[in-house]
Amino acid sequence: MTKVITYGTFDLLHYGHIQLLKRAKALGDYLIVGVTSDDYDKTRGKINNQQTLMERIAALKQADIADEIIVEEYEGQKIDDIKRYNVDIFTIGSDWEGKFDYLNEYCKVIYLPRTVGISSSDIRAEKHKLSIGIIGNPGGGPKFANEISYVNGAELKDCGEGFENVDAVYVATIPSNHYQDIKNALAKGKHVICESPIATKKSQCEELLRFAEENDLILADAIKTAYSTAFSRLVVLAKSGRIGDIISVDATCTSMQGKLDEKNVDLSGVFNTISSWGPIAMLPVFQLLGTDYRQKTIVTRFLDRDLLFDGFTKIDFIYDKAVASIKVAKAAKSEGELVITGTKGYIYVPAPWWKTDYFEVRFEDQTENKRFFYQLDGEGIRYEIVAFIKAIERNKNDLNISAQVSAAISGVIEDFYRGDYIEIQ
Ligand code: C2G
Repeated sequence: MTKVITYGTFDLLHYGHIQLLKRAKALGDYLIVGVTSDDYDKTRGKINNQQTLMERIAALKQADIADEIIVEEYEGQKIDDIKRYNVDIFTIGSDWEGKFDYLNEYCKVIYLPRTVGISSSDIRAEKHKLSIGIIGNPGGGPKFANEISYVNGAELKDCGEGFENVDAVYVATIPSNHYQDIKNALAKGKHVICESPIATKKSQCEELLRFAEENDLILADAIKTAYSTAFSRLVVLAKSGRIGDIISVDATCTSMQGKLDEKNVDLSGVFNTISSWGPIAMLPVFQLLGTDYRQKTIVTRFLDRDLLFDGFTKIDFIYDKAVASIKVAKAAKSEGELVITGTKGYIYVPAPWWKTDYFEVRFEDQTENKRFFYQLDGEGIRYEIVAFIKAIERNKNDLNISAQVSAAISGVIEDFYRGDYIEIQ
């Protein structure tokens, strides 16, 4: 019996795929099809799959060409599979010509002609592309614009006077303008993705999220860290009890602002430390411990008091069964790490934890330690955009940051601006 194996994503299974599969099957008696897992596709830069692994497998089963379907989860797996299943022939489309010659050592390699004129990318592109406009800029703007180009279903467009040219708006104006800017965009029926905080008052944040929901619009809090695979995995791992009860979350984020020259003064009020680093540092605290803290203390050291530009801020949160602290600075430097303390062990994320692809779970007995690595491209921004588009398509706000977390973040910023801090010189 001649065993043949082939691999692919097979997103939106089409004529080209079917032809390839039929030709592959004709090469032998038994065809194994390896379907890429969602995580594996992410590591090889395929972030736009429309269908989940299960949907892609279901479509292949229906096509009824494969004798066996397996999942491809890691680089190099092809070698393992060929050995494990005693494969005689590895085959793949001619777009991969030469790329799999290294498999000749294990079996025969055949490149089959690729069907011209059809591809999953074309099918995806035929769907209406979500046009996103950008308002404001500092910091986030250029990065975000660049990341849109990696997302198949989205395109960057000029907003036009009244957002008439776009379906959605990315808001990167100064935080004190967010409320009004988001309100305007939502009122015009546009979906919004806004750099955190959504507003500098809790009630305003809640009002905007409610308005969006009532009007079938998506309002996304843009904290890219929430979309990093490593970060989301560590959150669920910690919640699953792996390190026991979580009793402390400690997050530090620092970057050097430099002098408050004219350019920076422009950004006053503003991209001070609490409103730029604050939301990111609060994310693991609120996601792991909830937003129901008993009390908190904000300690701040101003770089420019008149501008309310904090150069260093530390916040301690006390919960019923846990504590948390965030330390953020633009005029002080520290180790940008995240540590989650549990009753059985702890999770350590090295600097810069907010764009991490790596973390460790550590125990007293070091032999129990585990390391985790997950690919991160574009600092998480492109995954954030993909999630935003999917939420719009499904008309369901199932984004990684809940309304409670967004509101709690806005609430802390509000308290800061109300003067609810202890100042150190
Ligand atoms: N294909 C084809 N004609 C098309 C489109 C795709 O013959 N018009 C073939 C591809 O050459 C490939 C298979 O269909 O052999 C699956 O294509 P994709 O879903 O795009 O998967 P791909 O990224 O090529 O998978 O481990 C994964 C594989 O290495 C590659």
